[in-house]
Amino acid sequence: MTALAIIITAVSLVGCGKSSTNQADRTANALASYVAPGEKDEYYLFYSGGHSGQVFVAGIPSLRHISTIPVFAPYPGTGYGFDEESKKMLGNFTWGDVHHPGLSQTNSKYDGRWLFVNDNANNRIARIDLKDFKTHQILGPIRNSVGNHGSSFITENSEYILCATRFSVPLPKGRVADPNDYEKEFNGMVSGIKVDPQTGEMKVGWQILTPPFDWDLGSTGKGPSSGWAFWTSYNTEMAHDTLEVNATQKDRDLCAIVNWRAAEKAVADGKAEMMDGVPIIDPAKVPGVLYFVPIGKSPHGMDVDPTGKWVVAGGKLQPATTVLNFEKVQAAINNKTFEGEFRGIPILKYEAVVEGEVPVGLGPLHTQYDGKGNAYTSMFIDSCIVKWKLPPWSDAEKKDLTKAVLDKVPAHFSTGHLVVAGSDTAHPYGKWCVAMNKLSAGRHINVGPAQPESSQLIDISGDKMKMIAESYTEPEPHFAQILKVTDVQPTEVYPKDENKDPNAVWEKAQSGVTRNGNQVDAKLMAIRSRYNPDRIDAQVGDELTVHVTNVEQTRDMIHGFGLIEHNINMVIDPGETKTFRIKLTKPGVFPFYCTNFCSALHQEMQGYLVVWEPGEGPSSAGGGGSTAQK
Ligand code: K7E
Ligand code: CUA
Repeated sequence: MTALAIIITAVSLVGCGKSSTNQADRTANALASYVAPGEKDEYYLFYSGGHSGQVFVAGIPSLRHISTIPVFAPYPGTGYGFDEESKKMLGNFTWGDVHHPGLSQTNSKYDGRWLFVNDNANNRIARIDLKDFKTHQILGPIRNSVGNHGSSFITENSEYILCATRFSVPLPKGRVADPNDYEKEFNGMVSGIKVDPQTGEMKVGWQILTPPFDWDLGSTGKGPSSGWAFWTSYNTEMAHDTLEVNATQKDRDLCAIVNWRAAEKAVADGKAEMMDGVPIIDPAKVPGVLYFVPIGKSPHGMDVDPTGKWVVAGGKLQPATTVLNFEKVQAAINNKTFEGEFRGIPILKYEAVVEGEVPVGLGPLHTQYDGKGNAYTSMFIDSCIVKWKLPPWSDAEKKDLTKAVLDKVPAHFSTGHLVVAGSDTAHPYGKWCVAMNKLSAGRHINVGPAQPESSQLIDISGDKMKMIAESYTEPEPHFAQILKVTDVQPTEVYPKDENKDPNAVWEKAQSGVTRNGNQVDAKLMAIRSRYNPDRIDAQVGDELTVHVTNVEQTRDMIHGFGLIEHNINMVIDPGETKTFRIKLTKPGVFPFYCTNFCSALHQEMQGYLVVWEPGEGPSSAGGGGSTAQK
C-alpha cells in the first residue's frame, strides 16, 4: 500500500463524480444515520486500529466511536497492560499492527462468540471475547511466520484461523542468510491456527511452506469451496530490493489456492516434518494441498462471495477485478488443466478457471458482497466504491463486461478496505457498507499534520448506492467486521460467583496486608468510594503484590487504582479482581487513588503506600513499631 500510495496520491482526486448536496438529500441522509439520544445503533462496527494496536468499536448507522478494545498495546483507559495478566499477554511488545478482524462463525454465520485480529508486525493473533469485549489471548510470535498480514481468515465453523506471511525470511526464524540469496534461502508460510470449539483457545495446528512470494489478502471458502482458502500475492518476481519497481514487473502474480482440509489430513497421516516444533507440509511432496493461479496485476484483495462459487481478486495495477469460478477451479484440478508448475506446485490454466475480468476502474483493492448477487469493490485510485453484478452474466454482459458495472459512488478519499455487513458469511445482512479511506484530502477540521482516517457510511439497500455520512477515526483502520447488536449479549458486570480469582476479597475481614520474607501481599477491596485497607506499609527492597477486587455489582461502577510515580494504573470492572506486582526501590509516601470516576466522593477515594527504609516503620512493614494496619 505504501509504495502504491506514493504513485497514486497525484491522481487520487480523480474521483467518480460529486455527491449530492441538495436539501432533500441532506435531510434524508441525516435522518438515515441519526440515532436520537437514548436510542441505540443497530450494528457494531469493529474496526482494526492498525498500528495503534487496538480495535475500535463504533455503532452503525451513527458511525459514532463507542469504545476502544486494546489488544496489542497498553491502554491506560482500561488499565490494559498494567496488571499482571494483560502484561503477560503483551509480553515485551508495546505495539502491534492490527489489520483484519475476523468474527467467529458457525455454519458460515457469525455466532457472536469471538473476534480474532492479526498483528502484522510481531506475528501474533489475538482473541477478543465478545462476552466482555476484552482481549483474552494473544498467540505468538507464531513460529516460522513473519509478517502476519494475510489473516485473520476464519473458516466456516471457526475450525481454523488461516494466515499467510507477508514477508519471507530464512527459516526457521533466527537463521541468517544473505538477502541476495533470497530465492534460494527465503520462504513464506501459510499457517492453520486451530481454534478450540469450546474455549476459543488458539494454537498453531500446522504450516505449509511456500516460495518467497509476499502473500497478501485472503479469504476462506464455503459451499462449493468449503475446505479451501485463497490468497493473492505480490512479488512473484522474488525481488529483495526496490520492490516498488522490482516486484511489479510481471503482468500476473500467482495467487494461492489451499486445500486446508487436505493439509489437516496430511498432518494426521504423518506427511509433515517438524520445524521449530510445528508440523510443516512441503506442498511439493504432498500433492493436492496447494495450487497456484496467475492473477493480474499486483493483486491485493481476494474475496469469496457468500455462495462460495466466485472468488474475486482486485488488481491494484489493472483496471479490473478478476472473477474465478470455483467450480472451474475444481474441474481444472481434477483434469490437471495446468499451464505449468512452480517448484512442484501446479499452476492452473488461467483461461480455464477465470469467469471474467470486470472493468471496474482504477485501483480495485477489496470486494464485499450483499448476498443478492452484487459485489462492491473499493477503488484506491478512483476513490470510489463500485457496485457490480456477479455472474451468471447474460451473453450481452459477457461480451461487454462494462455492462456488469451497475453503479459508482465517490468516496473522495483513497479507499482501502470496505466492509459490507456479513459479507464473508453465507448470510450477509447487506444494507450498509462502510468505506475505510486513506489520505484524508482535508475534508475535516484542521488538526495539524497528524491526520485522521475517514470512514463513510453507504446505504446499499437500493439499486443505487447512497453516501450517507462521514466520520473520522484514529489511525489506522484497515478492515472491519459488522455484527448485529442483537447477535451478542455482552456482560456489563462480572457476577460475584463467577470470580474464581483466589485473591479476590469481598468483605473487610478478608482484606489486608500480609508479609512473607520480603514479599508483601495486599488484598484490597474497592467500593464506592473507598479502598479497604487504604494504607499499605512496606520497605525498600520488598516485592509488593496488590490485588484489588471491585466488589460492585452495578453497571458502570468501575474503580481505578493509580499509584503515584510507579507507572501503575489498574482499572477494575464490577466484580473483577486485578493484580499488579512491583519491586519497591525508593522510600517515600506514595498516594494511590481511584482513576475512574465513580461517585460524588470519587475524589476522596485514595490511600497511601508507605515505603519505609529497611528496618523502619511499623512491625507489619518489617520495622520495630506497632502495627499500622486497620
Ligand atoms: Cu488492504 Cu492490510 Cu487489508 Cu490495509 S490491507 S487497505
Ligand atoms: Cu472509585 Cu472513583
